[in-house]
Amino acid sequence: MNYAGGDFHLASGSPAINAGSPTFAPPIDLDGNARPSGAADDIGAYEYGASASGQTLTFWEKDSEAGTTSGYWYKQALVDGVVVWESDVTADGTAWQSHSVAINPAGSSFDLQFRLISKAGVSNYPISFNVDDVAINGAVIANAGFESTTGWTYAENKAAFTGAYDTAFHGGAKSYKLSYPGATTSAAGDASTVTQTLAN
Ligand SMILES: [Ca+2]
Ligand SMILES: [Ca+2]
Repeated sequence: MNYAGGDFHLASGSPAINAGSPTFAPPIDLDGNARPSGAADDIGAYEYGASASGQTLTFWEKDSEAGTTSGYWYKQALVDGVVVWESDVTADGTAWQSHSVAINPAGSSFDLQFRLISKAGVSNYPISFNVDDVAINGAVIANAGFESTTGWTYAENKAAFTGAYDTAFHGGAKSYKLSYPGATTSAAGDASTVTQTLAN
């Protein structure tokens, strides 16, 4: 890297390449390129050898929790079963917010999934998660606005969950809402999802 010039992109042969820890590493670098590139994440803000050749998933989401009891419920986006974005429901407020995530799905089609998941068993923690205005550059998505059931499949591993279109929306008429009641005890791993298979 060029320290004097303020350019912190890694140089070829840098010992920082593939030497970073994946713990808490974001899925994109400061240029917005997907990481890791190569065997592991690099140390620093820029991933050596990363390119913008992948695709970008954009979506809006919100949840109903703004408290401080963290570590229980998480919102996630997954591509082919791999988490590409997640947020503790207490890490943000309750307003709509947008996200842009670099993804790099393989093959001619892939599954896009949004999940509400418990990472620790808890009760009396009512929570809901809305998703809206989903889009991916370069991929065909049947209902990018998330306005209808076309192509989307709902699944749950505990009957207490609900998943349905909601009148709360960011754009258009509706959004998709996954929710869990507060009076039911959850266990780590309890999840509900909505999934669509996309043409790459
Ligand atoms: Ca929140
Ligand atoms: Ca909408």
